[in-house]
Amino acid sequence: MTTTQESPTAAGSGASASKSFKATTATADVADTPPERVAAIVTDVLQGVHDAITKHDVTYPEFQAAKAWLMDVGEGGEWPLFMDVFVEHAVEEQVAKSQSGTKGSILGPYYLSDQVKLPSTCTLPRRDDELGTPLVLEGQVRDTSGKPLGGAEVDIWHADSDGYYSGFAPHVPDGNLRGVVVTDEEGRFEISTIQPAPYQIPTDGPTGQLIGAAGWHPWRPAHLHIQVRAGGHRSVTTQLYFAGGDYLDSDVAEATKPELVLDPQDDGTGTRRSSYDFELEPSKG
Ligand code: MBD
Ligand code: FE
Repeated sequence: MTTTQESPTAAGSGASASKSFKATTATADVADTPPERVAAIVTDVLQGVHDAITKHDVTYPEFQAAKAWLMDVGEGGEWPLFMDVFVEHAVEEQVAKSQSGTKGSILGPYYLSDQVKLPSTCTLPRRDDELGTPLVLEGQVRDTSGKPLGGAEVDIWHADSDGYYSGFAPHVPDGNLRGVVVTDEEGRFEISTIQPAPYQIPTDGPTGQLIGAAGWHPWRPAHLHIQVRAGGHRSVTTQLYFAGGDYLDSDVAEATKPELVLDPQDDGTGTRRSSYDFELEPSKG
């Protein structure tokens, strides 16, 4: 054995996700929720917990096991993972009710800001020996009236062909398969990368333990994360999936939408190509 690579652990990716969340999100300042609203929301959340206890005749050992598990989630840094897998989709769906243009989806725990800026036709940073079927995503960014948005940013990040994200798995170099692609004057982009694998929630951490204990499966379908930004427009955070891929109809994070499924075709050289256009609505105010 000559390998010196550290293997990815749930605790490692949990620590990275917690650190990145705290570094980029000033939660208390942003929410600014008045006391009556805090009380109303928290009362209903707790009522839901109390109702489940009554309905299922929950025992003391089960209550104490839940407490121990909650402590493990915190100690393992898995709150970002747990919240984004099991809760974020409901928030996203609620927000989407007032958003037109391209359908959104959840951000997830593995976004990193300030990645390398790339020209409209580009290849995402990758290892010399990066595995995976070549994939090209091309398209155009427009506003909701059809006007092309030149200079828009298509911020893209995705897992490798083993399902690991750079920044959250020690054997993947920083910045791998991440980039901020700037559209040309016609709003167009053409991004070369590789086909990501489905993502498995780490089975060696508390979130995976819960999933196992419930008899669920720990998989998300293969996906590209994309956030599109343009001055004067409401940003879209979304994900693109692949027709025929595993877990498309049983995403553990419930974040798929039919409008977000690509059907890439082999161009005859072994590269799979797909087209997707993004539409941003003007920002209010
Ligand atoms: C992911 O890759 C992801 O996109 C989400 C939403 C949750 C966990 C892992
Ligand atoms: Fe993801």
